[in-house]
Amino acid sequence: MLGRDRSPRRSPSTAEAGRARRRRANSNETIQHRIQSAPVALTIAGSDSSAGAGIQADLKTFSALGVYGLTAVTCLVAEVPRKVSRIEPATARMVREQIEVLLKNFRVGAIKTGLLCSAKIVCAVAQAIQDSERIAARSIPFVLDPVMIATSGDNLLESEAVEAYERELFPLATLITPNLDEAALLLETTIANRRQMASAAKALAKKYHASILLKGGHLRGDNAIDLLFHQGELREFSAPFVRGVETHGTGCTYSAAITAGLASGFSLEEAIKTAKKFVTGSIKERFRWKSKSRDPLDALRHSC
Ligand code: PXL
Repeated sequence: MLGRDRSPRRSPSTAEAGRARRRRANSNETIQHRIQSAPVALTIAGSDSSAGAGIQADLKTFSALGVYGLTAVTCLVAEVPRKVSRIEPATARMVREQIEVLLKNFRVGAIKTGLLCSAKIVCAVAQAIQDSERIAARSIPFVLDPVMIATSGDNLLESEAVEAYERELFPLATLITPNLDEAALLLETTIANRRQMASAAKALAKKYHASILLKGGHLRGDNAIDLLFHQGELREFSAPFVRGVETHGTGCTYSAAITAGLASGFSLEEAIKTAKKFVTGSIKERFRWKSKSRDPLDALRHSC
């Protein structure tokens, strides 16, 4: 038979017990504070079935950076990293309704847009963002990622939507984050080096009255260099270029990380600096699945 342990228990001193109680109360308070003050960000974007880009990438990024993510889905994309198979838009009405109910019920700290798919959806989002100031009674930082073409080269946006973007949505943005192809399309020019990047960033800022983060990743030097033109000044953000990784979803991840930073109260520059580190880490630490029938399949690891 197992005897009961009758060895005398040491009872903690009153002072020790008091300290333990205070520690418990403090940690409860910390948890309560964290629960009640968690920053909230909203992504308005498309669903990528392979989950490397779109709202899936945005949500993973928000979570990794300690931000609660909300979503308004604009379209469904059936795809894998190198191939878009089919795109179906949501109705403009449904997109607007998702945004409105969220803004009425959550304290949204920052908003980002990704793939908006059609001119009608671009206009509906512009209307909802304009209304957001009235609903929230404050202006909410808005990061606009002008998603037009997938890394695979597939077209993701109706051609009439570009005009709607320029007319309705760009003027509302705090920050626009084009890559070189998107910037070249918007300016009807070519951008092949750093000097041309600098003049393109300035030209876009002047044209759309917004801060511009022009992403130079596609230039393929030793470093991936991005240029921010903000409040009349040019600033460079650079990280070593990570070679040999399929980068599907990098743009979404980068703009989502910037949005998370803004929702957390960072300045624009701090948010970009942190986001650049996050996206570089996500590429470096990528998942990779080997395949007999095709090249390996990569996906960013949104948890660095
Ligand atoms: O990476 C651009 C992008 C953005 N959003 C969605 C996508 C893609 C690329 O395929 O599917 C939903």
